[in-house]
Amino acid sequence: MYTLLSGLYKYTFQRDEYCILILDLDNAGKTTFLEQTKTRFNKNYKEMSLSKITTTVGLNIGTIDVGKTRLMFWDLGGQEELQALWDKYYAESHGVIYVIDSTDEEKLSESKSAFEKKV
Ligand SMILES: Nc1nc2c(ncn2[C@@H]2O[C@H](COP(=O)(O)OP(=O)(O)OP(=O)(O)O)[C@@H](O)[C@H]2O)c(=O)[nH]1
Ligand SMILES: [Mg+2]
Repeated sequence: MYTLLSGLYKYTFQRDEYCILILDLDNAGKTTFLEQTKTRFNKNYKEMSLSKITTTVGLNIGTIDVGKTRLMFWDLGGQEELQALWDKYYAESHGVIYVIDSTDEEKLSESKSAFEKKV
């Protein structure tokens, strides 16, 4: 009976959960993208002032629910010394969003080589 009830509970309430990495060089707009996404998808989320976003040191986590699916975003710091941490998260992630600042032409080739080297 317990198994039946816990199975029913899980079927009704448990969500599929996926982890998505957000990567690129520092200052590309990863945390800004995540804040905008949370604001758009989480009804009661109080939007953070974008001007208050500072560079990410380590990891910034954000979650959104889309239907019965929960997406957990891991927004990693893009500074060069933090890029060494990226591959520690690959095994547990289901997808990667690679953010490119298309207006920063000088950084495009650096971004491309970081992508080729690390992703
Ligand atoms: N104009 C404009 N500015 C943006 C956009 N996205 C981000 N910014 C600005 O770019 C700067 C860096 O944005 P962040 O979101 O902190 O960048 P990040 O990729 O998370 O940087 P790190 O945490 O250092 O890796 C901030 O001053 C943002 O306000 C955008 O789409 N348009
Ligand atoms: Mg950031």
